[in-house]
Amino acid sequence: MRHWTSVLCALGLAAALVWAGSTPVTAQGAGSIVGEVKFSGTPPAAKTLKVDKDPEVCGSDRPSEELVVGANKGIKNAVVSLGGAKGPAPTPAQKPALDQKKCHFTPHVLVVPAGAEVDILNSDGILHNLHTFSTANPSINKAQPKFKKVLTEKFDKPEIIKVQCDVHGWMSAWIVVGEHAAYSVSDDGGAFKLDNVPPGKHKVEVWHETLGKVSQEVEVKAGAPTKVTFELSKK
Ligand SMILES: [Cu+2]
Repeated sequence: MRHWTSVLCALGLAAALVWAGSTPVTAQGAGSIVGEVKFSGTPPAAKTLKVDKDPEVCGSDRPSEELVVGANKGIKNAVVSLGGAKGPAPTPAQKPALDQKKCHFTPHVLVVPAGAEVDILNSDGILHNLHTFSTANPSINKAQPKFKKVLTEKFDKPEIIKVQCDVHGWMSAWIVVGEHAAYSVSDDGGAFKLDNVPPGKHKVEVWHETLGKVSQEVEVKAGAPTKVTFELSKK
């Protein structure tokens, strides 16, 4: 329970950053963790998703996002989180949204705080279907007709949930329901940043949808960024 108040306080600030995307504010004495998630070895060629329905809206075949590796072997869409961080995750200033555009979920990986509302948008004007595969939260299997522009859902329990559309078999995404605020999703180059991390030792965890999980202990110094690289490979 050491420095628990300051831990919570710092996490609260990090939360404001992550969820609201507000101007960075550095908590007194807090550090940060910056780094990259990289593919170890030779990355496989990207799979192609067959688009075989509603071509006038959905377009043509496209690369799968289940494993996106950049030129420097950076892995996109890995979820980096601070193990042991505690919530509750704050209510986001802006409601998280998962859009369906050209029969494609955007973003591919969405982190939302437990208990917050999430808008599932249908920008396409055709029938989609929201199908979630969860265990801690109730599963959802709902048609989203063309006139239903928004479905609002809530996920109360922390969990990593696969999302599909049963109308368009190639459409998939992930909703990561976070129990606290300290999450970062890696960008196109595999880079991530966790802000306002209390000084001390932390277990930093990485999850990727096809490569699984890795973790590393990281010692964070007050007022400074700590660099760390994670490597993931095919099992
Ligand atoms: Cu669909």
